Amino acid sequence: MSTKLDPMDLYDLRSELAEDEVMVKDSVSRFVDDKVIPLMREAFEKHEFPRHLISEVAELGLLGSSIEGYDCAGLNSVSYGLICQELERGDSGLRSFVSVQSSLVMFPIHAYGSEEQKQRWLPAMARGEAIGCFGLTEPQGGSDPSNMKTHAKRDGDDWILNGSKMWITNATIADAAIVWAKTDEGVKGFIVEKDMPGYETQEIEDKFSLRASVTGALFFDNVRVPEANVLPGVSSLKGPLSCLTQARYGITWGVIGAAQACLNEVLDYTQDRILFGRPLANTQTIQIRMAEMSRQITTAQLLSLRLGRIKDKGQLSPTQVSLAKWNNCRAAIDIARDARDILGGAGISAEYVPIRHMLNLESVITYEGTETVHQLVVGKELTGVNAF
Ligand code: TGC
Ligand code: FAD
Repeated sequence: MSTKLDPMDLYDLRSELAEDEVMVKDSVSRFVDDKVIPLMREAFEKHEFPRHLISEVAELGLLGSSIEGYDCAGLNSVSYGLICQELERGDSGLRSFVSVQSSLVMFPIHAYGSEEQKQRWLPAMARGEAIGCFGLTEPQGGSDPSNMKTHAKRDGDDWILNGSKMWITNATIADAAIVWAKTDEGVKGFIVEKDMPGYETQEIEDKFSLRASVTGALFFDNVRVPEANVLPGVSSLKGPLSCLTQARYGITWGVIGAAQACLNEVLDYTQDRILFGRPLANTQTIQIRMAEMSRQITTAQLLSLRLGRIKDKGQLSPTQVSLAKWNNCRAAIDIARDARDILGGAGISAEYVPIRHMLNLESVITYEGTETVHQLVVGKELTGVNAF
């Protein structure tokens, strides 16, 4: 019997997975190895989201995968996490696309939408024929969405929407935007369709991070939105914040994939890099640094798997998600930066994956709540004091 452990899974968490979870992981893993990794370097360099992958991820059932019915796969939370992990092993941009479509657009339509809204959007979104985006952040400060300026007023059977949103994933390619706005009746979610008069989008160019993802701004100038496009099931900030809990959960898994890709790269590289007459892998400090990466990855895997099991039992608290988003993003970005350094000068070349993951993770540690936001959520839980 071999005693060799899998360097990407030192605690053999694979053996904790159910058969269908293993199948999901392996099929997405094959897809990422065959179809995603070979093109992500170029996509990142060209600042282009590889849109042809949308139909392929849809065919694999990865869009809205946690939703039951409406042509969605109805997978459990651990499977959704594994999907995020494998996709982000390829690139955070592709995982972002799937997170936004699934957790930030399809989730609120499913959780808070009318039956007509669900029938209209969910099957089309699951097939990748309709793309969504999620507009919460505004230019004056994303960490504090309660200070949003975007607002809507009733006008007969319609609403008139004004304001703007900033840093929105999928902004310019979306057929529908879930836009959160203040109203006299609380914060409401509006399904704004791409050709509604007064609605415009603009791509944010020249990003140094998440270059294989579309990011943009949304502008609303007296956009007339019919009541049929308002999510009836929620009228408070809890609506958008509950969507964030879904997406943040997926991110805790996703960043493990990015970290694994970086560790894998340095494990290979240091075997062949001969310095001072011996492979770099044979030096103590390099081994310690790679062992540290493995420690961080293993800890992150344990947190996310536990979180997924709690989520599947319906007992998840947002604070638990905050702790894992903070821990796992911090671990992944530290691993990517250290992997970049272990590669020396080669580490700044796109030929190796760490610099791309490192740059992507600068966004991932910021969006869906910055590290500080998540630390303060945990602090509030412990002390009962809101220190924001
Ligand atoms: P607070 O008073 O604490 O809460 C208001 C109501 O919401 C409830 N709640 C949550 N519910 C579900 N999930 C969560 N995570 C929740 N957080 C709070 C809360 O219980 C309360 O309910 P109720 O019934 O009592 O009214 O709200 P606050 O305004 O003090 O906010 C607290 C804070 C700072 C944690 C929150 O504003 C926050 O999370 N800020 C960060 C914003 C953020 O993460 N934005 C992300 C935008 S989307 C994005 O980045 C997409 S990137 C996608 C990609 O490409 O992958
Ligand atoms: P700010 O809120 O201005 O924060 C600036 C700094 O202040 C941070 O370091 C923060 O931690 C710190 N800070 C804030 N509050 C406190 C405090 N109380 N105490 C101490 N420090 C504090 N948003 C969407 O709505 N939809 C999307 O699809 C989306 N996609 C994104 C894609 C990318 C690539 C990026 C970069 C962002 C995206 N965002 C999206 C926006 C993202 O959620 C915000 O950038 C994030 O919430 C932080 O908001 P901000 O950029 O305005 O920073």
